[in-house]
Amino acid sequence: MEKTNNLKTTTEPHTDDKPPTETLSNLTINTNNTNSKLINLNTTTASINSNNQNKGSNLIEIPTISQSDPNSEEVKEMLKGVKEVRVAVIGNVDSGKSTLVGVLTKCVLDDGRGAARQLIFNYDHEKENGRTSSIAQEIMGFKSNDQIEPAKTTDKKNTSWTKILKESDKVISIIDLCGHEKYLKTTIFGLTGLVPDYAMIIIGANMGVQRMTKEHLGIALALKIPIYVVITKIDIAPPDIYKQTLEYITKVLKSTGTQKLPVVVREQDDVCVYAESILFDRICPIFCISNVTGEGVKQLRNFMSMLMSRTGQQLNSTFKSSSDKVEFLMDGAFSVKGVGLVVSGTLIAGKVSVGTNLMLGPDAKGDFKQVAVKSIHYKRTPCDEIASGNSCCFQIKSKDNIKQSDLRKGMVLLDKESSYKPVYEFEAEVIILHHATTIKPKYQAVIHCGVVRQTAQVVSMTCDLLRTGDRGIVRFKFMKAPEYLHVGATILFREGRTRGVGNIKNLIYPEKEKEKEKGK
Ligand SMILES: Nc1nc2c(ncn2[C@@H]2O[C@H](COP(=O)(O)OP(=O)(O)OP(=O)(O)O)[C@@H](O)[C@H]2O)c(=O)[nH]1
Ligand SMILES: [Mg+2]
Repeated sequence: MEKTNNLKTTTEPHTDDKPPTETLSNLTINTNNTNSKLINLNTTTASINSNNQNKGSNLIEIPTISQSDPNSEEVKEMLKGVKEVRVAVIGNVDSGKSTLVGVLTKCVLDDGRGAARQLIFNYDHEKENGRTSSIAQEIMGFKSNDQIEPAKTTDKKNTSWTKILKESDKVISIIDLCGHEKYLKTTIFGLTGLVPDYAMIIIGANMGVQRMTKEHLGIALALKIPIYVVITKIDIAPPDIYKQTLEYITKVLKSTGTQKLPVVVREQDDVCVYAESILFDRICPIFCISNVTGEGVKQLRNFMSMLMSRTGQQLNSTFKSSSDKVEFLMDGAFSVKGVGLVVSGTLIAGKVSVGTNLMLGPDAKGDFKQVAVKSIHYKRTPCDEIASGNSCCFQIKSKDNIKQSDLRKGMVLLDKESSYKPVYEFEAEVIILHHATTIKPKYQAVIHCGVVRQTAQVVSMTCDLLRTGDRGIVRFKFMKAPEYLHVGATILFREGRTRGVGNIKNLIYPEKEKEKEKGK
């Protein structure tokens, strides 16, 4: 069944003159943590793929652990000090995100009626209605900047990823996110919890910059994720509409809130320069492509092959070195038949080997429990060690008989010596980007911070009220469970169309507060 938004129809580009997220660039923000329930899977991968009717859930990846695979020398070599590059794909519904992911990773062209996206969807219902409602991941592998093509587009991820991994000296993980507003919390989770190095903003040449385009752009900017723009559907956009789209996005990127220097990439341009400059200065390349004719796709591929890991360049403060104590942000949990509990996520500090003992938590009471790592999969390929900077899956076992139903979003795996204490309350310096109602004590909003996503209430503020553009120090309290947070981490919060961004300044420990009171 084809999507209701017909490809052949063109619409006027959005011409609302407001730049996105007016004051974002003024905040000092470090990317970090977000929170809610992890998806439970009690079935095998095959049955998940065919049966699970994911209702806009946050399932990230469906790992199939093959216990018999040998740990290949190529993979060991590949993983030596290598950091994957993670690119999140964002933009309005129907702009061609999933299609482009299919075109880039499967090395095929689209038919303009949804063929390429079918190759990357997680669920049958997504295949039927064409709309992404879960986070899908695919990989592009490169050897000396030449892409390693998958043998067959229909190969299962386990087969194609292992092949790509073995033949590549560089891997880009592409994180396909949802465009529909209904799934915005999943998209925010993808941007905060999966710690992308870059965000690729997709705009349909015929549809222009829409409200969700700006919303996604604003979130990427708030998280200080370097961005680049891809304008799709240049094959069907009427020339005047295409021109308006280009002019408008250029204006948005140059606006005071965004402060980028947009550059439309031409065929003869050296994309190497752009790949470096988006890391170090304000340049924002704009690629104009067609997923159907392939125009412009080669330039985009070349550019992507040159993108560097921000972790590798020590440009992402979320990550620590592999000699630091282990911190693993969990973004998914699965119960795999015959294997047991498997968790997926990103290792932001330390090194984990098969057999390493780690602490899993915080649970709803704030406790951590010891688990042992039984096996590690990097891009569906078994390996015996993984270092900070990479996303992977761990098969875990515990004496406490932890089940996937005991897991919740916001959980992490920490070094077994860790004495981290999760918190209910924290103070953050916030700026209100848009408000529908006034923000005052007792106001509630969903806080996103890395893999944490939970409703919190305003306990107190340094001012009486906060309105659009206002800044203040706000003390929040989580409603359900204490969370794993850090001073310096970026928080995003939203409630309906009210939204704000902030930076954690202080974690509140009630015992310490009581001691302080006594000392007075
Ligand atoms: N003609 C033409 N059609 C395209 C192009 N890119 C994508 N399409 C079509 O546009 C439609 C929407 O593409 P999707 O990839 O599903 O869009 P999306 O951004 O992932 O949408 P959501 O997941 O719902 O947010 C599909 O029917 C594609 O075949 C293009 O460059 N040219
Ligand atoms: Mg999609």
